Amino acid sequence: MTRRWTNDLTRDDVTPKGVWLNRRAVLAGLGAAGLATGLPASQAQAQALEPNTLEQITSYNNFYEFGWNKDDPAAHAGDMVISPWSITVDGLVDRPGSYSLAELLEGLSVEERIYRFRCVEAWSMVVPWNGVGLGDVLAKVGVQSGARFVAFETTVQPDVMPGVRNRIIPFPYVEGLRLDEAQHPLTMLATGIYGEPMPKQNGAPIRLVVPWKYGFKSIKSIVRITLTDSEPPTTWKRLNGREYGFYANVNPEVDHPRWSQGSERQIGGGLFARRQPTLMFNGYEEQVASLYEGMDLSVNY
Ligand SMILES: Nc1nc2c(c(=O)[nH]1)N[C@H]1C(S)=C(S)[C@@H](COP(=O)(O)O)O[C@H]1N2
Ligand SMILES: [Mo]
Repeated sequence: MTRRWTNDLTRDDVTPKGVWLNRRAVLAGLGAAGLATGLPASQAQAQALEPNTLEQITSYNNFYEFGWNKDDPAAHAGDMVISPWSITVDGLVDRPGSYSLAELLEGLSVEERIYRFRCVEAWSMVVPWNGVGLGDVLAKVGVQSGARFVAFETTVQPDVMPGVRNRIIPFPYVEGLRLDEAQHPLTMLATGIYGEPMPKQNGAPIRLVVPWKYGFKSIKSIVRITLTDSEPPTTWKRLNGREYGFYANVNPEVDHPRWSQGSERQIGGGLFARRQPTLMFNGYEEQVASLYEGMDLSVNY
């Protein structure tokens, strides 16, 4: 199992958890990322950011199954049942079936990746995720030649999910990626934050993380992964396709119909912190721009 170190962020020792994981591996990853992308070390360094605290990451959330307010997931997700957990893998795969979490992750090494996280609502965080490359999981189940997209589905537990009972959004929450996006080394299935199991409000026990796309693509608490030959329906496009597209790549040049995407508010930055400019593909342009060559990103938003 080869490790792919693709994150370009570093972190100081000053974290709520102290030194809890392989910090040297993270720093080594910085060099690898710089080499792989041809980024001079100085430029990679300039992009270094401090992760948000665990408290910030777990208290300001979007998880509409549990309500619309940012503190609803922290207040209500505690009753979500996450054990036992199984994930149905089906569609155009060689080894379909119902996998336990352990079975799905068996043989893969859990890595730390510090990624920028940018919500379409124009706020952002930096999160130290733990998880595996989605591409490695897909390789395990065997992607068939006709597959072009990957669809994902979140658990539905109406008894403990007040937002599901409201019926404003049709649940299950569904998302999808093009196969090449899903196989990109930056794309991960995350199982933890700060070296601890994924908090429920953040999508326990396993959720998607696609750091160059708006946060709504990073679907939580996944129970189904389906390989398909056509673009799968996605929750926000289905609700309002004019405002939310399938691609949802972070792009400061393409505004949301109701607000600018040119800048963002950093969670934890304080009341008077200046907004920071939003970066093309959320700062991952070197790594992912080639996926969209020849596409009009204002049409394929
Ligand atoms: N199942 C599910 N997944 C979801 C959401 C949701 O409401 N339900 N919200 C999305 C949105 S809009 C964002 S910004 C991120 C928030 O992730 P976080 O709470 O870990 O920061 O989760 C995404 N994944
Ligand atoms: Mo979001």
